[in-house]
Amino acid sequence: MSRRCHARLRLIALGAGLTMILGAAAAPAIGVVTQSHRMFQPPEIEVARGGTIRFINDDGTLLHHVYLASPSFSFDTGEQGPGKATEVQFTVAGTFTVLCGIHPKMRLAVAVR
Ligand SMILES: [Cu+2]
Repeated sequence: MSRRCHARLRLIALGAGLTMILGAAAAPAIGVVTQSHRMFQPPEIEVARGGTIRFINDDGTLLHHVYLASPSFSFDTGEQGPGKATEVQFTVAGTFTVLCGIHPKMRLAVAVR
């Protein structure tokens, strides 16, 4: 095999590697966040723009109330009873902090890409 051919193969391999890396880094369209022990789990999540996060209240008998109030994007699920799930579509790219209206220490960092 010639040296030039080798170099070309290397470039092709590099391209395939980059495609794999970029593909793996793509934000998912669906995320799942539970509310447990008065915390969001996981505490940070990434989702593709237009994607959905499913919030599940898995916290015994506690109510939660998920909301986000930012200049570019906001939502309010209202009170969410134990065992209930609700879905929110994130239509705007950016980084946001989702809060609980009942438990001020609950914070969820959301990166929408
Ligand atoms: Cu809460």
